[in-house]
Amino acid sequence: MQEVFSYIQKAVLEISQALKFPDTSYSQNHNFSGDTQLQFDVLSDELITKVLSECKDIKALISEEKEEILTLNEDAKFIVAYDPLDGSSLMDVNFAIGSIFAIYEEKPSAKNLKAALYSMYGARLELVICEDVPRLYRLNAKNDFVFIKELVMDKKGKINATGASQKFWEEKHAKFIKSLFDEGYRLRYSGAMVSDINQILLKGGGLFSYPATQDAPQGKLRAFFEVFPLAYIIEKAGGKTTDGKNSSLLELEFSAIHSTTPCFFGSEYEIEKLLRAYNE
Ligand code: AHM
Ligand code: MG
Repeated sequence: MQEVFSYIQKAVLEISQALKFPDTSYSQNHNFSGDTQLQFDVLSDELITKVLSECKDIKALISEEKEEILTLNEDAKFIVAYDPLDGSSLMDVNFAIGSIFAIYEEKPSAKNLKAALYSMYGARLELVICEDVPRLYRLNAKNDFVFIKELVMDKKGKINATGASQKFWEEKHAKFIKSLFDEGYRLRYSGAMVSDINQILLKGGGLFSYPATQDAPQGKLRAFFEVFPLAYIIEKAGGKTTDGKNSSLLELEFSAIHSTTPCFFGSEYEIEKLLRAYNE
């Protein structure tokens, strides 16, 4: 596993260096989810594929930017699923974006998740690596990732990061979100899930939601390389997750690699309140 981590570190360092002088234009292509790909979406996918292909412990790669699973080493143990550049539509405004990685053993399934990582390309490069507990690392001037601290969620937060177009929210969702604002929660939403979840983790708590909507009844965010890895990290930090019905996003099973799901990540207080509001 440490071997896989070190190749991921190498890949995110290359992406962060390439982000200093990027091509921010769109390509002619769409990915499997129908998003128009930026040149940099394609480049970051290629960079990760190139670096991880050198790792003998990786059986296969699943990417937001690839339609099919890419087999690397038939007899190896780990499948790495990744979103090469989450929040890439914010590249033009120079907001913080990141890469998300899930490491599955043998088969891509939440119950086989052994570790999750994400990088933050902000004013500085940071990386969260989570097996048993999420650990934050920061790149130093010698290009080494230095351990900063373990990330732990409080029982209740102050931030409300509310995704999707409000026009298409269900009434129960709109009512629930308003009830948090009425309690004093503050709106924090950048449009990059990885940044918004990172803020919730670093500030100790709060809610990130991407609900089912009239235009996307199965939600927008993708299970294998966005939802599962970030749910794994939030839960290992002591937070909770749900799809609005179950007691953890990690209970969900999907067969299609680009499946999406409504998803909620937060501290215990917000997720329990959401489950009551959704199911009363
Ligand atoms: P991406 O992987 O193509 O960047 O898309 C996923 C992003 C998430 O990072 C973010 O939370 C969401 O899409 C924003 O969508 P919306 O503008 O509908 O709230
Ligand atoms: Mg994404």
